[in-house]
Amino acid sequence: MLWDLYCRVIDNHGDVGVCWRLAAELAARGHTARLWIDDATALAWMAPRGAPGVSVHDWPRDPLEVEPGDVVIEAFGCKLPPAVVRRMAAARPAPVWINLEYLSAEAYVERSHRLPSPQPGGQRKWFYYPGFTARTGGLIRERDLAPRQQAFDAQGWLAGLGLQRRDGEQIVSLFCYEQPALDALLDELARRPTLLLATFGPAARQVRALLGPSLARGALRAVLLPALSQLDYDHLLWAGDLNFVRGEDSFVRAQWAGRPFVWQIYPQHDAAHQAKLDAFLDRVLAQATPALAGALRGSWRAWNDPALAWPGLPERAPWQALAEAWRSELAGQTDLVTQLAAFVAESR
Ligand code: TRH
Repeated sequence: MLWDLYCRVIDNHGDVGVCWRLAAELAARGHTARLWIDDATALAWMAPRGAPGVSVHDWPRDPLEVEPGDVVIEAFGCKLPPAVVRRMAAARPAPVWINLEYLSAEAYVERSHRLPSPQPGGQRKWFYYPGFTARTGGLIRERDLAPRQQAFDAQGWLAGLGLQRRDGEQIVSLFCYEQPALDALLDELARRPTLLLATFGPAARQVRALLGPSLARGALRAVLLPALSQLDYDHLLWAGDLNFVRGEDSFVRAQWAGRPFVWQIYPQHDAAHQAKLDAFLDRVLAQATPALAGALRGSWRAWNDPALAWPGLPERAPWQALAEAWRSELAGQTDLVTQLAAFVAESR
């Protein structure tokens, strides 16, 4: 089928990151995807080679001469151009209109997933919620993800970046927003041999400011990375022993990496993000021991609330076991693209 994905880039990279990943996986499964986006700049580094079956288009201007696809995905409630909605109303058969929502572990997601919303002109818009349970739309998981992970050679990949893990070094990746707890974290990591890989943008800038030109502190050394492709960002997470992620897409990718990770949630003005953070913690810690649950909750909360002192990281071995158990629990669920394609097929 032909899928139209509409994406408005608000700020940061998650909107385009999720839409690109979805478009590429739809195409990998034999569909054709058109990504309509108002600012495609990030794709230059995120997906430098594009993807077969995916075409990228500027946000459409009136009048729109293109027939809508079989499916129109309005990503994150981005509001489709009126000309597109008019063309959809006139198209026969009517395209399946889906509003793909932001990811959350909160309970409302299961109640809201797959609800129809009547639109002017007799069209229906379906609300589609990604999620962490079988009663949600699931998570994007590429069909070739597991084999690629098995085949991954971390040492070789690091060597490609001119890097080599030294004896006994832990590798930590850092992707964050403005992060007041970073200095305290660097103090903690500096107590044992650590190679810190700071991603481009706020992470690299803050690490450089805190460590100075030596990019070292105690037993810690830092490397400031260039912008990586989405594929290589996954490789960074797979090479890491501990990953700091943010937003939505890297948060999911850290879960597929099966490694301990700390999430900096996208800050919202009314602290709504606290509820989102706690909802996820409740799910991921459901099987954890009280000791691990307490320590992990403490560090995640402090990583997301400047009023809290950095309590230190949980013990690594039980945390690693939890990360692997969580990954296999999620991998047992039907992935988002499989569910979405089935939903569209039954809605047409
Ligand atoms: O950049 P983000 O903070 O995006 C955010 C969130 O998506 C949030 O939910 C949304 O409301 C806000 O944007 C508008 O974090 P996220 O979601 O991890 O997206 C980053 C993308 O960039 C992800 O696909 C990974 C990719 N990436 C690379 O491809 N290369 C890199 O070097 C790095 C650091 C990231």
